[in-house]
Amino acid sequence: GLKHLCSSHPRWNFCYKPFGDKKTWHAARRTCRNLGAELVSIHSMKEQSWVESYLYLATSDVWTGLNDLGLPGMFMWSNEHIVTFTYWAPGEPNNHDGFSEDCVEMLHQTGRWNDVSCTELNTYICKI
Ligand code: GN1
Ligand code: CA
Repeated sequence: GLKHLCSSHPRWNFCYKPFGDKKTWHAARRTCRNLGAELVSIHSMKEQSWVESYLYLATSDVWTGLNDLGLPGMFMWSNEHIVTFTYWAPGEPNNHDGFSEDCVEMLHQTGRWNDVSCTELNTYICKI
């Protein structure tokens, strides 16, 4: 499997585990939760850069926990943390696919975020 990386900062104490198999957003979330983890949430540029350091391994865009499944246009993290930082690609989020782009991927070329259909198949990163 892919390497498990942990931040050792005393107040920023997380481990991130990238998975190379491609799943729907809900299936990826289930895999993370079965490990006692969550799909990755990102709360600062520092954390964004940290997560981006995995992208050279990625063979597809990568699921994050961000979604607006609850209320259209109101993006939330799957771990229920509030959104304090975003890193959208230009023009995103755009509900491009018939107003049903409710899950957020990190584009593996740029690290920027894009809303897509939750049924897309992407690799994913769990955070614990
Ligand atoms: C992609 O493939 P296309 O252009 O119809 C993307 C959308 C983006 C759009 C940006 C499945 O749509 O979410 O908003 O590019 N859809 C997928 O141009 O990746
Ligand atoms: Ca989009």
